[in-house]
Amino acid sequence: MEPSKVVVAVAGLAAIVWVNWYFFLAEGRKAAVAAKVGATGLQQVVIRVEGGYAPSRVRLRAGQPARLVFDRREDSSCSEEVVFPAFGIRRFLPAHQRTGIDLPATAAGAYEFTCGMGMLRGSLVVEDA
Ligand SMILES: [Cu+2]
Repeated sequence: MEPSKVVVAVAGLAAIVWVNWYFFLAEGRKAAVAAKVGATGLQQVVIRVEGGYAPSRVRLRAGQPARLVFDRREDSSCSEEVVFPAFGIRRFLPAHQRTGIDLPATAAGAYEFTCGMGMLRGSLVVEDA
């Protein structure tokens, strides 16, 4: 292999390791943010989309429907879709807009959501009240 290709391969590998390390560590450090329950009983939380999801961990109550409002502050193609595999939901998030996604009442457990490519990650921590 040419030296320049070795440099590219090593740099690529280092980048992959760093990205994984960063996301695992960041995920563990962030406490889950609880959704606010409105007068209608609907639990709602606003998630900022800008290079990631903030908060990336959202706490919901089991057995109650929820609305997640994605506030997308960028036009990076990475974040233009959000996917909830467990709910069979894949939605387009227009840039610089808020998009509400309604989730059905669900059982306690952890549910992941990601961007369309699976690069940006967040999780729902659903707990019994
Ligand atoms: Cu992406």
